[in-house]
Amino acid sequence: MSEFSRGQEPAGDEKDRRLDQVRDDSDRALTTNTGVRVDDTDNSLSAGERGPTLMEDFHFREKVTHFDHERIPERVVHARGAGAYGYFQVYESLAHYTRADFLTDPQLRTPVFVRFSTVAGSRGSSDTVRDVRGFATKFYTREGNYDLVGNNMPVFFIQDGIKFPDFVHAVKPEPHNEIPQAQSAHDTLWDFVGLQPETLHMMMWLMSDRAVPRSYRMMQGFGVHTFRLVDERGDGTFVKFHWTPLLGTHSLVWDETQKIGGKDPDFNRRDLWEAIEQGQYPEYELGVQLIPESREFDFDVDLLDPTKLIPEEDVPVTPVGKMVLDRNPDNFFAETEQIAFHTANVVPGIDFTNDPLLQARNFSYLDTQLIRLGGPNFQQLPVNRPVAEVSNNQRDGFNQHTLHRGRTSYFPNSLGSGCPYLGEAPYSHYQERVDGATIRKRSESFADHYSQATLFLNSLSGWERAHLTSAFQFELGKCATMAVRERVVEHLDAVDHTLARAVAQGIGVAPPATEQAPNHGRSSPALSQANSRTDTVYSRRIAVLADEGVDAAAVTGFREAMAAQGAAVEVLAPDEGRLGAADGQSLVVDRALHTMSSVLYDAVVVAGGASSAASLARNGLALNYVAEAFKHAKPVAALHEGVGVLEAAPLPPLRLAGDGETGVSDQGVLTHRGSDPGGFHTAFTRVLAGHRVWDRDTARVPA
Ligand code: HDE
Repeated sequence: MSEFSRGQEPAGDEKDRRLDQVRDDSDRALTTNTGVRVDDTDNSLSAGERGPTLMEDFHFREKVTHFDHERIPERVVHARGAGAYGYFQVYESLAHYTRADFLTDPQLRTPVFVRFSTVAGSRGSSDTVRDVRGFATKFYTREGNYDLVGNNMPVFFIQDGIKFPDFVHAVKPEPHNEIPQAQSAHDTLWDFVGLQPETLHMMMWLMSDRAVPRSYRMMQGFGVHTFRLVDERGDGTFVKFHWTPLLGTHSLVWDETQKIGGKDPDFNRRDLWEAIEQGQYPEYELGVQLIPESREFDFDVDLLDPTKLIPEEDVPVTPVGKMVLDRNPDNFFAETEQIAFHTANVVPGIDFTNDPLLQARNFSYLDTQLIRLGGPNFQQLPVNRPVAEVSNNQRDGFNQHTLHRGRTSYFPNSLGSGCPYLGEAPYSHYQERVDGATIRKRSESFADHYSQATLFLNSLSGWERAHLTSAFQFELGKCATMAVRERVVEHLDAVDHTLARAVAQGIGVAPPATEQAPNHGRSSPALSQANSRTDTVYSRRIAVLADEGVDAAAVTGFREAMAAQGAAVEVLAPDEGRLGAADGQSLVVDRALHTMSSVLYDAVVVAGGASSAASLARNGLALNYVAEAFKHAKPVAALHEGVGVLEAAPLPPLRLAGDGETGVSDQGVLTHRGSDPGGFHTAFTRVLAGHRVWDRDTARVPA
């Protein structure tokens, strides 16, 4: 895995240069849309000071009419999202497998735009809900736009696209009362799940920590379907695409996500934006699982079935390139909202397979853009425009921006010198032999809905499994209909008897008595987040709690040690301003305690200084920061007298390091009462890089 591209300038690529032609800084005098200067935009034109508004007030009419038409339909799914520009660069040529230009030239940086999203919630919903996350990438390649429209989970809920409207209707707010917003915990979804067991594997992923990512910068992405790479000779290789974040794959915990939903509904969006503004660019490695066509039938699942994955232990993921997101959009609506992805946007060298979900998507995405973006010319919107030249005989339609010249708009023609002509190196479809009678029938090879759900469960660590079990209990516990709960438990029993019993116990359903089928015992360690990268604190956020009389020097030393590794320390105190420090110096307060919350940080540290600690130990807000961070398994630490605040907080008994010592307690709580700050910084870095301390007695800590 490569290292972070730290501190470099944004690429300023071909896409950026083209966008520059349409950027507008509005640094001129106010005009109407026709360019006429305006001297008053506060008062409408009226017949006398107290008289009616006049129709001839074109400025008023234009301003209000435009406002009346400001909204477009939100995406029917994935409505809430956040995006960024960047670039992709392949490590070594993949010419052996594909003729795609952007995958064969290691010198080339291909501009990209990535949009991350939640699926079920509306545009204004909160970021940290339990949901799948979209991970859609548009590569502006020299051979045309290529869209890899993936998710942060490697499988999907259904096998055939004709079920998509049913699934989405079930998961979206219920139609009679539009409740609940952006939640899967309601009867209609689980009713569908119980009746449609092909959803089960994906439901396991949805109940896992994958559904509550800490950051868009810390989640994987998957193309889900099996695609096809095609080389110069026209030979194909099956491929599955994986994005792996350089920061590791990390999640929030459930209680935390719910609180963030209120404290900062824009948590993931803000995180992405701020990281890029601060030059801490999100980075992802592209990996491929390559499967020769000769091995198509070597697996116990069908490669065309999108509810199945190919374990990395069977087909390794080969890292082939890196994507860096280094530029925020200028305008959310113009870019993030108007970007139009489409699975059928492919370039020479990349092709589809007969996965029935992919086939349906190849219809749906273009169709949806026509209504969402108001007509067939949406590819001319700045964010969608390819950097490759566009030339064809498609004409007119709403919002045509191009001035097509000449008298011909047909092919073939002689009056226009035969242009546009059929050029060299065109896209050529993979020549797959298809031979079959028309039929509405699911292939038998798609029939097993349970084995991989079990595989996923078996692959989880203890804490992941515990989170998954309580997620099922929470979600089913929100279903009012007992029969809905029971049906799901029955299916879970076919996944794993112990899981089904544990879930049943929590929701008042009779636990299944006898095992339907024994657990096959197979696992795939790569599926567990416990095996993700835990060796960096880059871009983590640490809250240091302090008050008057703080030991400022120690806080400054800590801040510098963390900054050297790319982690940010913020000092929080009851009030903003400056704190008088114990040594006569002062310390700037970054945030007031009451405007933030422990759930918005990766770790909480209590500063030293006798009077600071004494005051914080009497401050309910500060005690809550400590207790909540402990509850959410975050690194918690105290310097010198700050240890008193840990002792005053409602934590279970801890065996803290003794007086004059520095160390990590049995439950991963750090205290520094020694004389070697360097030792403390090292120990703290190690715990923070681990993301959370899962082996903790959190049950008795109030939430
Ligand atoms: Fe989508 N999906 N989808 N989807 N999807 C849309 O397109 C659809 C599926 C995904 O940030 C829509 O422009 C069908 C799988 C992402 O703009 C729509 C089926 C995967 C995004 C649509 C699927 C995805 C969308 C809504 C089943 C992961 C957001 C607005 C056949 C591999 C893209 C839009 C963005 C968006 C249809 C299944 C990912 C309606 C019919 C599987 C990341 O066209």
